[in-house]
Amino acid sequence: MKNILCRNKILKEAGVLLIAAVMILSTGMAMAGSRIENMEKIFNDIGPRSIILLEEGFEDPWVPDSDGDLAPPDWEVDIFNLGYNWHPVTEVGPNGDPVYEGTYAAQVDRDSSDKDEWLTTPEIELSETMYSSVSLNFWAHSMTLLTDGTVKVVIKGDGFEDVIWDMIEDEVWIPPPLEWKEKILDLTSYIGGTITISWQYDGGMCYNFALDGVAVLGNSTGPPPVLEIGEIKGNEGTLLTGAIVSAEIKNVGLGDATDVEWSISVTGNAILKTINMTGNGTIAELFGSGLEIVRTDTEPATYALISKVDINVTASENIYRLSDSKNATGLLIGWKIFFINEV
Ligand SMILES: [Ca+2]
Ligand SMILES: [Ca+2]
Repeated sequence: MKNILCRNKILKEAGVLLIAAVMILSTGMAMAGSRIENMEKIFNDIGPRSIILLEEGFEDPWVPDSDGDLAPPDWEVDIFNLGYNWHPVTEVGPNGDPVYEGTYAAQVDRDSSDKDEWLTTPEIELSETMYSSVSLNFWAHSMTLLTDGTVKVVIKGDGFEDVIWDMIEDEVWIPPPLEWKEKILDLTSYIGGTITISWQYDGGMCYNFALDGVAVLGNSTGPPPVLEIGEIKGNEGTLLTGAIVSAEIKNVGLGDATDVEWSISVTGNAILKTINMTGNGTIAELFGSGLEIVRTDTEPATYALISKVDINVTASENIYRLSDSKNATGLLIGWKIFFINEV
């Protein structure tokens, strides 16, 4: 009799658990469904996003390339004559015009020698599954009034070498004024392969050719990630550790995010001490609908303090150029932070 009662109780409890499980599961599924619908809506609203596959403004010091020529880091310079070759400049052209952006551009100066000067990007992988279209954008300061030489854009890959632009045949570049002009070239036909892009100064007397603002952009075939700062908490500290602030870094999109840089700063003025807690780092991979909790370094000396604190949390990534930040205030008492309010 006791066993039967016991069994009934177990069955009853199992039934309750089962119903609860079904309820939780169905709620979860409904939530997941609506979330995916929401994300699809967001994706449809913003459309496919441009992914920056390569960006170069020539701002970093040039370093020896694979065979010792000075080149932008990870790029190649190849010199086939003894005249002027590719080098960084702070002003461009014969009149000393400003660079397109930042402090430096890359330039070949004009002279009468028969030049064959190459400036080549690192290898760029154009994955079929990632991109629906790819473009090369760059700014150049030159013109082709002197017609002994030209500059070409050359795409090299496994078994091919294509000239996809020749300045001397592009009528936009013939007449003065000598000024910065943008060129956009379609690289979509190279999707599925790995390429390098070269600017070849070919021939004798042309104008100075300066290059800046280079970008290779891929349009993603999939939905993008979406970064969001979630809950900020200050309740993890102990007497031994001192105060700690944690924050949720969320990817509420469906696409994965990589190399998400985050930072937390907590500042305040206690009677005897300035509060200055910081934390920062990089999350190598934050999957779609994923979340990671990040924390400040601790400040043991804060255990005896009372202070209003200002909290700032940031997160960003460079492929889709996403970022989010959140400010909050709180009250640090001993080793805990209470009353955290987003502002
Ligand atoms: Ca620049
Ligand atoms: Ca070289």
